[in-house]
Amino acid sequence: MATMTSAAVSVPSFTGLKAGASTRVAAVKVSVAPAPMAGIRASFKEVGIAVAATAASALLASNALAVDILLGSDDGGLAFVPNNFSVAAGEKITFKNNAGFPHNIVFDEDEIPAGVDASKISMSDEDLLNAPGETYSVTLSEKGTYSFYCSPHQGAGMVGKVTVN
Ligand SMILES: [Cu+2]
Repeated sequence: MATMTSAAVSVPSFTGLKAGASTRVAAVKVSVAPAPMAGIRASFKEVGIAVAATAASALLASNALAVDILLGSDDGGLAFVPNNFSVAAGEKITFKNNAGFPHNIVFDEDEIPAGVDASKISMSDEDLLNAPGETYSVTLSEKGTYSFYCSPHQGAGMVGKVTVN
């Protein structure tokens, strides 16, 4: 009786996984699986990649391959929210005025990947976002880490970092 019950439980949960119902469960299985055989490990990886690809196309379909960063926290703090994040190469990053403006976004020419022109991805020091909800968007195609800051509030700690994968 006990054996039948456990089989009855495991079959539907595996079916659910194959349907891509739970990407997080799949990711955990990949990292935890104590698979001594390369073949088994590879097949787990393939499952993980397939699930990730499904998730990515779902994001594309809903036009969510973009990230929004708030300028100023809800409680008025002078910060980028979040201030450390990752994007895919070519993903659109939109900075949006939230509180404590004026703000701007300036990439640090010494802390961006070699060959990237900071002036082409930054607002100018004098250019400021003054109105609520005003935005500045940028797309980074070169992989690596980029540091940026808000020039009026850099001294107050309004700095951030983005990793382009
Ligand atoms: Cu600012």
